[in-house]
Order: sequence, then structure tokens, then C-alpha cells
Amino acid sequence: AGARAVAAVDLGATSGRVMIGRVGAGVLELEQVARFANGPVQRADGWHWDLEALSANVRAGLAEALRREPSIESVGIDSWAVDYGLLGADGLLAEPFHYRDERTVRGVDAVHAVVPFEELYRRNGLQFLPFNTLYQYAVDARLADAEASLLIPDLLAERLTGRRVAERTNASTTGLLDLHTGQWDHALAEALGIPISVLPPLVDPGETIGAAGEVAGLPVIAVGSHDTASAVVAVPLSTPHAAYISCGTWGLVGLELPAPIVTDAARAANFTNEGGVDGRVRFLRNVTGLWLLSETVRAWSEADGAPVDLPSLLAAAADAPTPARLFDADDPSLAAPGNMPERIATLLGMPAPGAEARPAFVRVIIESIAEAFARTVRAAADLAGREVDVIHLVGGGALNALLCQATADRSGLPVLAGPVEATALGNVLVQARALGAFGADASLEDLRARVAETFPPRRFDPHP
Ligand code: LFR
Repeated sequence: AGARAVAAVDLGATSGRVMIGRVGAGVLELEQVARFANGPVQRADGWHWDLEALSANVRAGLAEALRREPSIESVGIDSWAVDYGLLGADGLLAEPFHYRDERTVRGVDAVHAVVPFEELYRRNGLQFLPFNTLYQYAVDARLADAEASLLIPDLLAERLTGRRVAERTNASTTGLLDLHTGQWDHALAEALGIPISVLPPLVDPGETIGAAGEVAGLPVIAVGSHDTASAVVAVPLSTPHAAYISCGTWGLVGLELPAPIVTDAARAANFTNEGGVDGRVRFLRNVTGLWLLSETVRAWSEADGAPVDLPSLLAAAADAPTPARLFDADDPSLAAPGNMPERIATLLGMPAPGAEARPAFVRVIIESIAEAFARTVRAAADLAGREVDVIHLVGGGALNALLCQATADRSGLPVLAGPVEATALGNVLVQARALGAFGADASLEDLRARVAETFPPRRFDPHP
């Protein structure tokens, strides 16, 4: 039999893509059919996502995918987590906010005044991030008017199928999913004044959400709709001693575990227990990733009135000396958009760099990210009581050789880089399994074996 084909929609914070995935005996392939820019857009009331543009790009991309590959059998959608749109009878009530909008700070105080963080952690197992959905709900005046609240991938699935559901891996990032039962925590929602009527029925990866009328009636299959959940599916983890870093805008650094860890130590270290595909636990921490670099380059491009050439900047950064001083990549002052070079320079106690000092500055950024990656891998291993002997680094960051080498050097562990498109691959693999391309009992290990076979990673050994 020939390869089976599916369409994967993968939306990241800086770009989105539509891919054709092909899966067959010994075959796992991606073909990109559309790639479009994404990012925060500033409106009168703060930072938003341009959902209408995303939605139009997704529709056009799917139409093009089907033109190129008429044998496509299904569609899967993943994106970043936590953000949502509120729906009324006539559709969206307001444009979704971007999680980097700072209004959520007020929500944090409001929620913790009712349910202290220690109790939240016991119930939902989530690391503290000021933008977790439950904090956003606390400052959302429209919530009371809504019939349903859908996370971004579910919102796009609703536009295609008319069905309102909440895919479980992404729902785990809202803060409202009970860590132990995997169901909505109605008591918590009620305590926080969140109408439980807005929380849609939960579905698991592999379940069919509905038929996409405008995409030839194809089924939309739920995947790990949280992009990080899909990425972890496609990490070619070979042993329980492997850690992973899913590195794009964020670096999601941690381990896959069979059960959550909600000890005081895990809470103090701000480790999360997000829901993975097949009920696995993504025990990890958000580390600020390439956001620091992309925002820096954006600021310089604006200042220059012309786009900065990133490849040549990275090449020059590789030749710069190893910096004596680093900054904390996780410093909260670096979370919002804008003025990134100045804000980093402030942390370093130096003036913002002139044009000649840019390569050295980029080197400081990369080494600071790598240092945070290394310390977080160590923390994950300590908290889980596991020995870690290798780090898989997947996502766009796997293309950054300087970052991969620095992560190996600073952790003292080999880094296996790739696949770059882990998220889209995880999306494709879960659809293909649901369609029967792997046999009914295929485990994540079977899917990962296919990834390892078809996308051999690039190895970076630590320098002494
Ligand atoms: C990565 C990611 C992280 C989540 C952050 C915000 O793209 O999904 O896992 O914490 O974006 O949604």
C-alpha cells in the first residue's frame, strides 16, 4: 500500500504553516504548502492575535494542500496554548488576546486571593505563568456573555466543523483541568466565578472532532493540539534517561513521565505537569527561548529601517569570545514585546550595544538561553529522581548550531538536535495512527521509532 496523506496545521507565535504529511512503511515526510507570519498585534485595549488573518491563512493553506494532494484523509490543528476566543450565538465575541498582554497581572492577584497558588498547584499541577487561562478569565469582562470558550486550535476546528470541543492536552494548560481525573474542575471554576457552561466537552488526541465541510468534508482529528504536546510525540526519545527541549519562541525543558509530580520542591522550582498524548505527563518548565533573539533582531531591524541578516549575525556571534557575564533568560522583565536590547542591557548593567557590538551581544543571548536550558535539565532530573544522559533538542532551535553546542557544553551532556518540525510531525503521526496507518496498538514508542529512522538527529558532544 502507498503512503497515507494528512494535513497538519501548526500555528506558532511567530509563524504558522500548513503541511502535507505522508506516512507509510518506512516513510514519514512533510511537505510545506503554506507558511505565513504571525505575531502580536496592538489594538486600543492591548495585544491581540489577528484571528481572522490566521483563519483565512489556514483555509487557504488547506485548500492548496488538497489541490496538491487529493488523497489527504484528515486534518489536524495545533497551536500555542492558553489563549482562547469567546463564542456567542453569532460567533466570536471579541478578538482573542495575546498571552503577552500584561492585563493578566491583575488576574493573578484576583485568583490567588480566592485560591492560593499552593492549592491551585495541588489541583491542576501547573507551573505559575501569569497568562494561564484562568488568570485571563479573571480579567475578561465578556466571559459572562459567552456560550463557550475555545482555545485557539479548538476555535479553528469549530470554524471548520461547527463542533465546540476542548482537546485535552491543551485544556491542561488552562488551569481548570483536574490533574488527577483529567476532567474539568467544576468546583474550582465555580469558586473563581467562571461559568462552567463555557467549558466544552473534552476530547482526546485521536478522536474525530467533526467533518470539515469546506475541506471536502474531511474529518478534523484531534491531535495533541497544544503544540508542545505534539512536539513531544515526535521527540525520538530512546530511553527514560533522555530529557527534551522543545525550542522555538519558548524552550520547554523537561521529561516525559507516567505520572505527575506535585511535591513542594516541584512547585518551588515551578515545574508543570501538562497533559501529554496517551495520558503521558509533560513534566517541564517554560524557559524563555528564541523570543529573546527574535525580539532583539526585530528591534534592530526597526532601528536600521532594514531587516537584520540573522545568519551572518549568528556566524559572527560564533566567532565572538565566550561571554564573561550572562543574564537570567527567565527574568520577568523580558516577557513583554518591545525594547528587547535595552531590557537585556539593563540586566547586564551595561548600555545597549552599538552596531559593532551586536555579534557579542547575540552570543550573550545564546549562552544565557543555553545556561537556563542546562540548569533546567538538571532540575528536572533532580525533581524526578532520574539520571539524564542525553538531551533531545527539537523545533526551530535545532537549526541553531551555536545554541545546541552551548547547551551541550553547559550541561555536560550530548545534545541530539532535530527534528526541526517536531510539532508538525507529532500532529501528522497522531492523525496517521488514528487512521490506522500504524496498527491499532501502536504506542508513542512505535511512532518515535519511525521519527528516529527517518529524521536522524545531529549530535553535539560537550566540550570539556
Ligand atoms: C509554546 C507554548 C508553550 C506555552 C506557550 C504559551 O509554543 O505553547 O508550551 O506555555 O506557548 O501558550
